[in-house]
Parts: sequence; C-alpha cells; structure tokens
Amino acid sequence: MRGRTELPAWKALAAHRDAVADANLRDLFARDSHRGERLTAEAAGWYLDYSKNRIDDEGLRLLLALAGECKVRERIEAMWRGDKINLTEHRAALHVALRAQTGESFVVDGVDVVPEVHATLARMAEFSERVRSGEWKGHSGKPIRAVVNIGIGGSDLGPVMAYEALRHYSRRDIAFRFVSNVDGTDFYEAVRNLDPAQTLFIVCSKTFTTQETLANAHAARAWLLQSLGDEAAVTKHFVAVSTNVAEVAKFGIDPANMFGFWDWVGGRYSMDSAIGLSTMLAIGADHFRAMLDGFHAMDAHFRRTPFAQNLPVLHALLSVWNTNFLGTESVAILPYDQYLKRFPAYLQQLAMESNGKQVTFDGARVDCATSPIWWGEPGTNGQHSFYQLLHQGTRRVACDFIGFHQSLNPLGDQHTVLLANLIAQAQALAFGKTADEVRAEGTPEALVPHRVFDGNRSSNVLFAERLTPHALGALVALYEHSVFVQSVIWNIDAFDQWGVELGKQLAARIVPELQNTDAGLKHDSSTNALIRRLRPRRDGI
Ligand code: G6Q
Repeated sequence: MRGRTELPAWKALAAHRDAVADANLRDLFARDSHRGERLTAEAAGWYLDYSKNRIDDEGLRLLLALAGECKVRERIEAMWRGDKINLTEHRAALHVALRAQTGESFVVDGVDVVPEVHATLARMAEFSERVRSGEWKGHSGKPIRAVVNIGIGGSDLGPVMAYEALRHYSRRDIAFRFVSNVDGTDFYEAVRNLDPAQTLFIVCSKTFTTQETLANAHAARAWLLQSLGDEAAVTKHFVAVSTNVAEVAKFGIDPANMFGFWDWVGGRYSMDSAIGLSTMLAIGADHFRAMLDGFHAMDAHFRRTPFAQNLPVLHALLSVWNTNFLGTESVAILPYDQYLKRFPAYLQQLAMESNGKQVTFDGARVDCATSPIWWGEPGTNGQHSFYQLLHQGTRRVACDFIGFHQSLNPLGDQHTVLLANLIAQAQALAFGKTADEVRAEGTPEALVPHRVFDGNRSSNVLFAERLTPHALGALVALYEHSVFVQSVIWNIDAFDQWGVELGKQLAARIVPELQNTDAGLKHDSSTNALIRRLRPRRDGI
C-alpha cells in the first residue's frame, strides 16, 4: 500500500506549505477582516475558533481533500456499522453505542447491542439511587459515605477526570476517592480517615487481571475485613465493573454486584460505560444521562455534518497540518476552568495511547509523524509556569484553549479576569509583539530582543456556555472523534496498545528477582546493577 505521503493531497499540502512558508497570522488576518468569524464552527453547544492556525483557505481545502483520499467518511461509517476496525485485536470500536438513544440500533456480530447498553444503564441508575438514598447499607447497617474507585489507565483516568469536572453537581456528603497506582501510598492515602463500615469499593477492570488493580483490590478487601471481620461484608462493600465474570467471582465479588461492558469498548473510550459508575454515584443518574446526551449530540454532528463545518474533523485535520506540515511536536491542553484540571491527563491517554504508533494497519513503518505529545495544565496557573516556552521558546506547541462563558462559582469579577486571560493568551501567541513595537514602549535597546514575541503560534479556542454534564460529554466526544480521524489520516490502529506490553512482561520477571536475593541475574549490566542495588535496600528497611 502507498504511504500517506504519496497521496496527491499530501504532496499538494507539502508544496502548499512551502509556498506559504512565509505567511504569518498577522498577514492572514490583515488580508481577511472576517477571518476570526469565518474560521469557526459550532456544534453540540461548543464553539470552535480555529482562525488562529497558520493556514489559509487553500490549505484547508487541501486538508479536506486529504480526508477524502484517506476515506475518513467511509471509516466513520465502518465504525458506526460495528465493523472490526480495531484490526490487530479483531474488535469493533463502538463507544458511540454507549450513548445510543432509544430507537437507535448498533449491531456487533449480528446482535443489536443497544438494549444491553440501556439495561446496564438502568441497573447502574437503580444501584446509584439505592446508595445515594442510603437504602443500600454497609455490612453493619450504616449508609455508604465514601466511594473508592479502584482501577488504572482507562479504568481510572475517565472516572477521575469526570468526577473532578462535574464536582459542582456531585453529592458533597459522600467522599469520592480514586486508587490506581500499585504504589501502596495511593491506597493508604485514599482510605485514610475513611470508615470501612461506610465505604464502598468499585473495582473497575475490563479484564480483571490487571496487576495494579488486583493488588489494590486485595489490599482493600484486607483493609475492610480487618475492621469488619466477616467475609460476608464483601458483598455489601464491593462491586465490580468488568467484562470478565469468572475472574470477578474468583475474587469473591458476587456477580450480582457486577456491572458489565463489552469487548467493543476500549479502556480509554469507556468513561460513559459502567466504568463511569463512580461518576453516576457522584452526580446521579439524570446528570449522567445528560452527559451521555452531550456525547450523543457530538456523535450525531460528527457523523452527519459536512467536513468543512465538522468540529472533530476540522480539529483533527488542523492537528495533522500542525504535526506533519509545520513540524509541531506537541499539543498543550489549556482549560481555563479549574474543574477540568484532570482533563489534560485524560487526553494524554486518549491521544497518545491511541495514536502513538509506528506502523500502519498492514505492519509497514509509517512514512510520516504520528501523534504529537499531549500535555497541559489549567490556566491561568500555566501562565506563571511554562507559557514562557509557548511564547518565546524554540519549539512550536499547538494550543487548545478551553473555556466557559459562565462560571459555576462566580466570585467578584474573577471570571471576567479568567476569560480575559484566555483570550489574551491566544492573541499574544498569534500576533506577538515586534521589535518596533517593543522599542516604541521605550524599552532600552539591549532588552529589545528579550521582549520580542515572534507570534505566529497556532491555537484553537473552544467555548461552551457552562461546564454542564452535557458540555463535558460533547467535549470528550469531540476529542475522541478527532483522535480517530487523525488515526485514519495516519492509517494506524487507534484502538490497540501493544506498546504497553513489553514493560509489563519485564516487570513480571524482575519482581521475583528483587524478592529472591540469591537469584542469578542475566540482564544487561545496567539492569543487573539496578536490581542488585535495590535488593539490599529493600531488605534493610
Ligand atoms: C486503555 C488501555 C488501558 C487499560 C488499563 C486497565 O485503553 O487498554 O489503559 O484501560 O490497562 O485495564 P483493565 O480495565 O483491564 O484493568
């Protein structure tokens, strides 16, 4: 198969990039006084201003042509049809079915999965209501006052992100904690000050074989039983979210207390499945449904809207432009909302585990760069930290600014100040400040170069009215679909993650070597030395 760089649209984009290499955002805006209104799109309550990307109309036209040549439309339809688009694992990637509405149908292997999805949601809602109302009692008859989610990767990042994002809507009389790391500190700190008699553990694991999660689940059971002293207590204090009923039963959780999902839901695409049980417990079933409606609204937009107005497609194509044609190596996610503080971490997994790949579907090496590095922090905090590099560093970073018209916690004029900062940062990145402008401020000549801002640095701005469950769902779906479209352009499998395997295998071999200090070591000299060094220390403590 031809590499992507051989495609006519790719070649045309490369030629176009060379032709417009000198084009500057100042010029692009000067040439078109409506650019800031024209290069925008709106869907599912979100407004995207992509005018501050270093691209002109011809570049956009060619990117849309590239989407056509890479068959993005066909691949979207394949996803919706339930085709096994995760080729290396021979699975469908049908997270869109998780937010299907009544009357819709999604078919996997000849079976409509929507009734099962809705039945699980109904069970989750019933369970959540029982816990929230106090009807569900712990082993000693007390109501639940703490929920601890145990899971890692896709079974943690979505739940913790959604809990933090929607905290405004959450029950404040129930504590929510999240344990992921195999580092015992995570567990110790999470259960500190909790009353076992009033604590509910949700063990989230698609496979129910994940080392970290099982270790923490066993620690949780020991912690509970140490206090309550009766095996029977597990039934009232543990529920599982998994696809593996046999392992759940083996652990000792009653399968009646298990919420299922399906192999066509990838871990990092699962926060709106039963993996979101902690979210539902926190915000209630109605808010959870509103979140699913938000996902669904963006799904419908993604599937139906012409690409030139399609938020996820435009977002993806601009990322491809920045990555493959302008050489941008990273994407900064900059939410101007403290509730979204875990959103960059969530997107790191979504984007980099999906598209951090080096071979195409047929196993050939890619002939272009794939996923950039995604990272970020909420504004305005980042402004007092790494924004220096964004403005004057030698590396180019594509920025996504995310904000809301209204604050959920108005405090004097602070929200106005927050929004002003968001707008100003995007403006400063795009237009900078020339040496002449710096001089005109009376700056001593020696300082002029230090105070120059080159500008011409790309960013997107995303706005919604308020941070609601609906807005969060739509935002996550936007990024899910953008990541998918990017994978289609790069011709890689966005839904596998073979790159996480090797480290796991090696660690499994090293664990006994650390425990058995007599075992001979046959690794490289560095690994051997590290193991030897850690052995006596461990024994000495
Ligand atoms: C996500 C990945 C990975 C996974 C974790 C947890 O897409 O597959 O992050 O979610 O490894 O796996 P389990 O849910 O099976 O414990």
